[in-house]
Amino acid sequence: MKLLHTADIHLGFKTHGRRDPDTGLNTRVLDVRDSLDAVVQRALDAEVDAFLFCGDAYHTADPTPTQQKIFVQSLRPLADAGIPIVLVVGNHDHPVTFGRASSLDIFDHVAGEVYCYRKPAPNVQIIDTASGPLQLIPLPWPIRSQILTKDEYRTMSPDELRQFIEEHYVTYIQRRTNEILEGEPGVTADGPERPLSADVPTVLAGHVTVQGAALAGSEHTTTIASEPTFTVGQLAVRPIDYVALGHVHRPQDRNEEGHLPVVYSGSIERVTFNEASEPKGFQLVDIDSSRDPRTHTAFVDTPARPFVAVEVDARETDEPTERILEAIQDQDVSDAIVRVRYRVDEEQVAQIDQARLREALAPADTVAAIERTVDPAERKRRTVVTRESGLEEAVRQYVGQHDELAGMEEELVEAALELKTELNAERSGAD
Ligand SMILES: [Mn+2]
Repeated sequence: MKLLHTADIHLGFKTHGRRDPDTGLNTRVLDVRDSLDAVVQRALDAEVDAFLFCGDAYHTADPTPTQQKIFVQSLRPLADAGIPIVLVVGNHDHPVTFGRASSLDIFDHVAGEVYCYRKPAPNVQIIDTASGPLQLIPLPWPIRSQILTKDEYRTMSPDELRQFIEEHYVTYIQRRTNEILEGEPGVTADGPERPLSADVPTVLAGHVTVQGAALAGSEHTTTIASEPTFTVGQLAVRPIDYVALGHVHRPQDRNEEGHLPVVYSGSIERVTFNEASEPKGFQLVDIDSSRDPRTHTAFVDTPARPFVAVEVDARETDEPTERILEAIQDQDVSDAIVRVRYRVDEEQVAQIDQARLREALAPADTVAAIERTVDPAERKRRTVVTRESGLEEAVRQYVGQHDELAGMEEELVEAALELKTELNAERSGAD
């Protein structure tokens, strides 16, 4: 049985994006759409038996109608080809306000075989595929209101709540795997119940945190620290053949030594320059009960937009512009999102030919920034943050002048840029 496993699409982030004049949409939203289309095309080409999406379709819990339309239209060819689509709701897909529908509920209106899981299922799910049944244990992002009543969780401390959810999920996985081992009836979407079997391909598809997972460059350890966390052993329970995960954006198999892959497919596009060197893609999975090991996986790259960061120290040269141009030419900036940082002495500033730098960057998709660090002739003199400074430059100058912020520079810059993009988008009404 062949499966495609993907997650963390995050449609709607606009960091380093700009308005595309042809469509009026943000260029980063278009990039995400192109990568998602490539994922879907590969699923069609490989004739997979099911498409597993493990959460975080959108960047926020209130995606715009345009974003929802893009997501549905991108997945529609799968539905048209009769490939079952499994959607597991992620933390970004949950509405902030209690009682509102999840942003993935739009799929209730899509014709085709779409199975959307907002909470753990009371039984093992049987998905009918072209290669026979797939046994599915869905493990969406734990929402306390889905698991506990308000009275129950109101009296718990955050630590107790986290522990309760962890225990609840671990018990849930054990019960579902026991159903399979004991051959109890499984539940199909509309068909009759059928006995479960350890010989049938079985997948746990979840949006959770696994202990020790390595984060992508754009993710922060602080946000993940307070979340319910699971060990590989708690998820990799036989007779499960494959654990398909979303949430962490760096692709990785947490169980490389075992024969039961516990895999984060990772996100399909980069968000910040901290991810410049990280691969982006998805997983093609093949489960064959007659083989040992039963599960084979292959990571496939998406055509994610390249990020190129050029850093150059031009202080010790008579021709600083040439030195910077060489550094740009050393890298492939074609169709990339590019940032150039160069360092010069104060007396070199007038020598820099900005027009030639721009010209060298013309093949880029987006020039995110050209940043100059000037070593003052008179040491220790403080640069002044002026209204004319670009936002990023201003934040960096500010951080440089405040020792207590050292080490947070990248995070502050990203946060500031994200705010700026959101503000611009709101002002222009662009999507
Ligand atoms: Mn995510």
